[in-house]
This record gives sequence, structure tokens and C-alpha cells, in this order.
Amino acid sequence: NKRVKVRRLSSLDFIGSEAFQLPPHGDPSRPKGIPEDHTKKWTVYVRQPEGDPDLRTWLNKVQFKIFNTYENPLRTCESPPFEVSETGWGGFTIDIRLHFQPLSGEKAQYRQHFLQLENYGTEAQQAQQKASGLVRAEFLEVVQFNEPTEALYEALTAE
Ligand code: SLL
Repeated sequence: NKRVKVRRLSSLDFIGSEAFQLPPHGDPSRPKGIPEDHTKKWTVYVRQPEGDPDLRTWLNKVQFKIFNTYENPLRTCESPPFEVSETGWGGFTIDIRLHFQPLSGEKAQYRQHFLQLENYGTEAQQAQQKASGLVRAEFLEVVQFNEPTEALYEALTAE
């Protein structure tokens, strides 16, 4: 695995979550089989910014470690979409492990994301969240590869 010297490559991705208000227990439009105390349906994800090269060029697999009361709390996504959806009532911090393509020779990198279920931000933002029933918390992540392998360098600069 020959390394390209004195170069640093950055890739970008979004790590985020979306939470939707569930219809209350007893409401006919509420999906079946959800525990009574769950108020939200949520998704945590790793996505590529619009117009960016395909995430899979460098990202091989994503693991999400969700709250340990969920069944099988270590969720692994081997291919896109890199996301996990669940229902629940409370927010918590999700540990995320990014596994890179073997051609990169890179070790996995670790990130964290707080699953934000409640409205937040300015009054205007909260009003918008309330009206849409959707709370999104999304952050742009920079993943740096120092002295990338030639194979990764070529893959990332090809497009
Ligand atoms: C904490 N924020 O960190 C709290 C707990 C856990 C939320 C949040 C349902 C889980 C399930 C759910 O929403 N749990 O049904 O297993 O202590």
C-alpha cells in the first residue's frame, strides 16, 4: 500500500438525525406494534452532501451504537443507505464508527451524534419544527486522510 507523501485528502459527509412526531397512542393512524410510551420515530444517518462524489468511494461500512435497551444495539450498515430507524421517547448519544474502504488502508474513525428529539433553536426554528413535526440535527463532518494510499488518492481525485 504505497502512500502519497505530504498530501492530505478531506472527504465530507453529513451525520445527522431526523425525528418525527408519532400519532398518539390510540390514534388510528398510529403505526401498529409500537410501545405505548414511544412518541417519536427517528432516523440517524451518514449521508453524502449533494453533488459530492459517491460516499462509497471511501466509506465501506458504518456502525451505529444506539441505546442499550434497544434490541441488537450495535447496528451495522454494509452499504447505503447508512442509517438506522427506530422509535422511542428520549434522546441519547449515538456512537458511530466509520469504516473505510480496504484500498485506503485506514483505521476506522469514531464520531458521536446526539439524537435530538425535542424542538430546539430559535423561536422561529422551533415554530417550524412544530409545524412540520420534524426535528433535524445535522452536522457536516470532515474526514481527513493523511498521506493517503495511491489507490485512495486516485479513487478520490478521479471525479
Ligand atoms: C438517558 N436520555 O441517556 C436517557 C435515555 C433512552 C430512550 C434515553 C426507548 C428505548 C427502548 C427510548 O427511547 N429510550 O424502547 O428500548 O438515560
